Amino acid sequence: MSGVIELCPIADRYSQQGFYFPVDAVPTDMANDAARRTEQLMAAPPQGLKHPWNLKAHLLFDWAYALTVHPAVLDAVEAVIGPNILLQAADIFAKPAHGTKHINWHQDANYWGFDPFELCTAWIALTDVFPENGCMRFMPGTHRQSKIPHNETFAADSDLTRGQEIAVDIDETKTVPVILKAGQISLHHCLLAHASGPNTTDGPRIGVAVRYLPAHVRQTEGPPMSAILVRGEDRQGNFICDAPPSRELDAAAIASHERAMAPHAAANYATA
Ligand SMILES: O=C(O)CCC(=O)C(=O)O
Repeated sequence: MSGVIELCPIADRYSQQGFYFPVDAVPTDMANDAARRTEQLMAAPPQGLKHPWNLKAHLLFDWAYALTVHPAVLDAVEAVIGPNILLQAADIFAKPAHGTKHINWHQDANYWGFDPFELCTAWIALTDVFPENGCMRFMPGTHRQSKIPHNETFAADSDLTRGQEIAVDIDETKTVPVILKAGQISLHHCLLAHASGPNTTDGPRIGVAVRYLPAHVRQTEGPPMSAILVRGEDRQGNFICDAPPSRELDAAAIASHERAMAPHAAANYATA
C-alpha cells in the first residue's frame, strides 16, 4: 500500500474550485432533440400555464425529465454529492440568436436557505456553447465563501428572475469560460459565482440547469421547495415530493407544475 489516498478527479477538482467540466453525459441525438423541442417552445410558448414553462421544466415535459435522470449525468452528480440524490429543478436557459439577454454574476444560493449548502447544478448543453454565444463563466474558488451580498436590478435584459448581481467587482481575468459540446455537462456548486454573456451568433444557445440535492440537506428558509428522489434512498424526507410527468403537458403534469411553483411566484421564482 502506498498510503496515498486516491481522490476521484471530479470530486477533487469540484471541492477545490467549485466546478468541474466537461463530462460527456447525454448522447448528441438526445441533446439535439431536446434543443429542437425547446426552439419550438420558444417560438410558440404553451398557453394557459400559470408559471414560466422553462422553470422546473422537468415537471411539464417528459423529455426534459429524461435528461435529468440520464445515468451518466447522475454518475457525475453522485461523484460530488453522494449516492442519495434529489432532483429539485430543471431550468431551461435558452438565448436566441443575436439577443441581448445575459446573466449577471451571481450565486445560485443567494435566495436559498440550505443546511448544508450542498446543492449542485449539472448544466446540460443542448447546443454547443462557447464565449460568442454566451456560455457560462465561473470564478474559481468562490464556493468557499459564504453568501456574497447581491443587488437586484430587475434589468429587462437579465435572464435572472430579479436581475440579481453580486455587489462586488469580479476580476474578469481570473474567470473560466465553460465551453461545452452538445450533450456535455458542467457541474457547479450553489455558492460558486458565475455569469453568462449575450448570444452574438446566428444560432440559439440552449442548456438545462439541473439542480440536485443530497437527501440529507434541509431547507432552512423560504417557501417550501419540492423534489423527486432520482437515485439511492431518502431516509430524511426533508422535501415535499414532486411527481414526474408521464406525458408532455398533460393535465397531471400541469397540476404538478402549478403545485410546485405556486409558493415561489411572489418572489419571482428566485426561491424555487
Ligand atoms: O445558462 C446560463 O447562462 C446561466 C445559468 C445559471 O446561472 C445557472 O445554471 O445557475
